[in-house]
Amino acid sequence: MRYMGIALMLLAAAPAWAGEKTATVKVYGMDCPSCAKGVAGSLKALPGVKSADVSVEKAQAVVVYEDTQVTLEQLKKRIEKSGYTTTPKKSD
Ligand SMILES: [Cu+2]
Repeated sequence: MRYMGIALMLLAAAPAWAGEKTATVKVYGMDCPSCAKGVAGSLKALPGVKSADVSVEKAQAVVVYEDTQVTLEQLKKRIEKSGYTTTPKKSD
């Protein structure tokens, strides 16, 4: 199976106040709950990130962030800096 493009979903669920977005970003390479904790922690350390809910089982992070302060691209870069990938690795 081959995935093209970016495996992420953008949910524009921001009724509370303008600029708040929820993004679901794939995170590959996590294998235990402490991986997820690490990813969540480094995401939450970014300015503008309100919450980060990371699941090893789903291989994804659900991030609520203020899009005037941080971009989705920065979130993904942060995840990759932590040693994980946001796009599937090519396998056979
Ligand atoms: Cu781990």
